[in-house]
Amino acid sequence: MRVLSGIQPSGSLHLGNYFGMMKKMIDYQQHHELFCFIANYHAMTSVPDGKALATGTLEAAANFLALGLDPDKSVFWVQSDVPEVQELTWVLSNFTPMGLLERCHSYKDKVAKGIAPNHGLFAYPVLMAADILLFGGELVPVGKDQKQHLEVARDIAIKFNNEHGEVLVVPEPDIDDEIATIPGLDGQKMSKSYKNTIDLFLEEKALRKQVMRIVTDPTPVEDPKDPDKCNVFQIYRLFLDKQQEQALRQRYLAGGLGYGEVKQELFETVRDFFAPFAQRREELLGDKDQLRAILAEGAQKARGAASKIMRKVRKKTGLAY
Ligand code: AQP
Repeated sequence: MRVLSGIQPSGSLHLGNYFGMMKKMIDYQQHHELFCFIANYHAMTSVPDGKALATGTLEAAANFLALGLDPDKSVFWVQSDVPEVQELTWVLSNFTPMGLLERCHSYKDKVAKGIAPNHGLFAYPVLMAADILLFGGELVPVGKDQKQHLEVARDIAIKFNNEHGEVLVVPEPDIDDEIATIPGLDGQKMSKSYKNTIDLFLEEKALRKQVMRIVTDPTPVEDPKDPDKCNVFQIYRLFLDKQQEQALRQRYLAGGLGYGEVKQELFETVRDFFAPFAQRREELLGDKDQLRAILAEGAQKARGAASKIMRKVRKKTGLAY
């Protein structure tokens, strides 16, 4: 099975990205064909500064590699190193009814938050469809926030195939119900735009500060507490197995557990979990030429796969003459 997904190089990495998508991708590479890319074209919708985008791209690559993505087992590349994706985006635009894009929540939410809409933001789901369809991605691990965009990609593929025969693979979303939406410090979806994230590679003091900011209710220490309504518990459980989760649940229900105490435990857990990855990340970022070489090799493999599908698309649409 071909598993494909991407991540934007648009700032620091948070637990939502890791548990919502990256961890699953890294686990998949053991038994599946993994295609994974750094979505720098997408990030242009939120990162206008060229230097920040270039730096962020290398950092995003180092993040994924440090966390366990193996470039020898997988195809790992930067989106803009495979320009065919823009060609397919244009082709697919002609199979995308305006209403399909107008209905997208992510676009509507960003506009509602005061972001001045431009065509890049509006057309984002078409580029995302091209990202997937260009490589024949069958399964796409994403957080629940991307579910609708996946449906758009499916609709576009089906429309294209209805016209031209079975050329494009119709992808399936892979959304794990248990971790579909990782909550942030305030209980809303963890997201950079909501400034409610816990970041993966922070220095100790800053990480502790983030964890201590998790919003809790005013229940006194001695009283029993409901773990299912607690933001700290909802984040902590991501690091626990079933037995450990049950034990923590019992401590909540028994009373006597202060939020300060459990936050301190969570802070130490996050710090210790990511410490070995952070070290590897620093090593990778210490040799940027080597990092660029890994990405160049990945781009070559990705272009090989892309050219096969583009040949069919050009033939069917009449672009090849
Ligand atoms: N809170 C989340 N829960 C589950 N999955 C999440 N993802 C992001 N947040 C959560 C998943 O992470 C992958 C990478 O997404 P991205 O590169 O689009 O990251 P993002 O959307 O930039 O993350 P933010 O913080 O939510 O950014 P803004 O605020 O700019 O929209 C995707 O699979 C995504 O589902």
